[in-house]
Amino acid sequence: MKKRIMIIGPGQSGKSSISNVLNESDRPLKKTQDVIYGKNTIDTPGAYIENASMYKYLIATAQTASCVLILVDQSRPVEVYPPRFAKTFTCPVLGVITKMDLVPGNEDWSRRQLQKIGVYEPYFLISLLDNTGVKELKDYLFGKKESSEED
Ligand SMILES: Nc1nc2c(ncn2[C@@H]2O[C@H](COP(=O)(O)OP(=O)(O)O)[C@@H](O)[C@H]2O)c(=O)[nH]1
Ligand SMILES: [Mg+2]
Repeated sequence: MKKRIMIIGPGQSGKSSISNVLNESDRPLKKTQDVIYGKNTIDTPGAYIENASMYKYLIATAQTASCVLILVDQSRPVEVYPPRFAKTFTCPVLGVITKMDLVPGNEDWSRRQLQKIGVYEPYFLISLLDNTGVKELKDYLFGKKESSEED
């Protein structure tokens, strides 16, 4: 089975927008309670990380993922992840700081969050408004993916 990139983050953090970029699709950004399998991605509901009772669904879904993107919304400094949450996954975990355009040049809080969650650097700082960091993220993900199994 083809392995996909799983995307985790609270509601409105930019999960579906990043999924669209990684899938080169323009699927509408509807709020959904469902896991959405795209060409390259697994877009998960914000509720799964906002409710501790739902972490198990993230962990189960990650079993089929090539890696996990953990999103921290630069425009909304709210702690949503438990400490060391990244350690629950067996696949690689990447830290992505989203919406850099809204609060530019002050990502210290977001970096500290990712450190607490247990995600290692390098972190990807992106804005989909002006495409900052998008090429770096795609190169990193798809450079790696080429060598993995296809379906
Ligand atoms: N300013 C800005 N807005 C963004 C960015 N990425 C996503 N958004 C907006 O943030 C809102 C939530 O995005 P969405 O992808 O639906 O988040 P999700 O709930 O995590 O799937 C939408 O209105 C997007 O257009 C970004 O990089 N910069
Ligand atoms: Mg969404």
